[in-house]
Amino acid sequence: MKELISLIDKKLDEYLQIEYPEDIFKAMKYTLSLPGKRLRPIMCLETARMLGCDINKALPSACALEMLHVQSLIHDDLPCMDNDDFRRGKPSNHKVFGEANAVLAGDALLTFAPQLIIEKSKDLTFEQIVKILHEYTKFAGAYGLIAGQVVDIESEGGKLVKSPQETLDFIHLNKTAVLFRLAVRIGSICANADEKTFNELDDFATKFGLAFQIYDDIMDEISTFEELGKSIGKDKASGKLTYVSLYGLDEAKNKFKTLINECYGIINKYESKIFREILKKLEHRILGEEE
Ligand code: GRG
Repeated sequence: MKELISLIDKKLDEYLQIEYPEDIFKAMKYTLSLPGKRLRPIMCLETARMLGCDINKALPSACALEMLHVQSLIHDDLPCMDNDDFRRGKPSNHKVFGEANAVLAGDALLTFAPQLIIEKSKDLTFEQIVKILHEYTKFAGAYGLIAGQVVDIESEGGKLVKSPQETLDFIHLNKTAVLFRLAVRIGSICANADEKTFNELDDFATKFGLAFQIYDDIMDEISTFEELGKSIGKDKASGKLTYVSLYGLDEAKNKFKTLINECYGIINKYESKIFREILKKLEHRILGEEE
């Protein structure tokens, strides 16, 4: 996993060069180069590898995924959204570069990501690139990430159009699971996976994404700023709708455990040390004391 992270970091740095006007490129690079877990690009590359594809074919898309993820983090931290002063252990983008540049840096990452896929995916066919761009635009927009964020914000203000459970599922699926699905779906496209494999891995990514958001909600309760690199206890303070606020910590852990076991049920059919390592790490952090 360490080698994969180094490769992703190296490529992110190489793909995004500082040009004129420097302020925008510096703002884009700032949050991107802070130490994140790089889960989405890792999942994209590992899916491609485990299905027999050279990971170099998927590298531009994997880096584009991290750019999209970082864009969502920069915008999520803005005062008009979650209003967070810290991200990845350092001051948030808008705290360093100002709100206008943080908005623009997010927009620039969102648009640079597909540009990168088109310009650098030399070893993919046109058909594969079009399929990847279709997935990217669908999942990043109002049919994915943006929808999840809108309902999340609405729910914070107590505006629930659906039941709390349905609302929570919608938020988790669209705000979080969507990027893990995108990662695995793009990896599958790079590897020309058959329909059955494509759908099975998509199901794995959906369950993983739901488990990951519950993990994130639990960590907001039990972890520290030092471990997470961002403010903690904010969900509770803002009365946010989360699995923990709706069902309590124990039930959230049970749901997390069920989803992780379902993930193992799917991924154990494939040869992947890395996917099992990721599941183990999350499981250990949440259920360590119960294992
Ligand atoms: C696409 C235009 C456009 C807007 C995005 C702001 C927004 C709309 C969505 C917010 C999505 C969001 C921040 C979801 C939270 C998901 C989550 C659990 C993030 C933390 O991921 P980690 O732990 O972070 O993988 P690192 O820093 O390790 O990469």
